Amino acid sequence: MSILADARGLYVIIDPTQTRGRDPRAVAEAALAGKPVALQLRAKTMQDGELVSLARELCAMARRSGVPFVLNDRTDLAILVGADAVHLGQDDMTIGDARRVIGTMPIGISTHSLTQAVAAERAGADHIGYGPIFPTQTKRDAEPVVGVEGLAEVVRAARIPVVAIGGITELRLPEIRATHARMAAAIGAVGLAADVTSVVRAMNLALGEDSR
Ligand code: 3NM
Repeated sequence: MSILADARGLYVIIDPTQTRGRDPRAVAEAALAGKPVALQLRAKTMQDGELVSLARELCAMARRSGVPFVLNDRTDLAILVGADAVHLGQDDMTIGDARRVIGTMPIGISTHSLTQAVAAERAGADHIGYGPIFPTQTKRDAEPVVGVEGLAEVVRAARIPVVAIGGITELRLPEIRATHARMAAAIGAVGLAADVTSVVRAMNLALGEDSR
């Protein structure tokens, strides 16, 4: 069962290069105060030693807040730090191979077309990311924009939870909501915000979650 089964709201991704120079721990703590549906660490260029200690700290913070912690890319370190899920891309190991490594730990998969979304669900993904919905500056090698129409199609087709991603800001959320997507993920809109907690609260509200 997905950690996001009945979730509705904002999925926060912490990228240490997208924090306006602030410590990612401080940004994560501020984001958790806004009660997101999940907290992911995505640190593509960090060396293992630093990554393990940062992931451990974020995992502990998320647990104290009752928020699931997801580690991007690294099945090995997800097990090591006791993450609640791992998130993989299209170029990472297959879901079948990931299962051999992590057993029943939930797996999220990034998808960029209806075909990929359907294939990920069939292969046993617990939830999927779908995007980029809008142009994004954050992912350098981002795939072509899929748009809100593409999102609506995937939301209709998928039985597993769908997390919209790519260029999502508070102003875009009414369009996202109109597709019946229950979750959206953001890196820049959160990490680059002056008041991180307020943005997370506001984005949760806009997706229909009451933020306590
Ligand atoms: N994955 P921002 S788009 C990490 O399309 C990522 O799968 C994408 O950053 C995908 O919220 C993206 O700042 C970047 O646009 C999201």
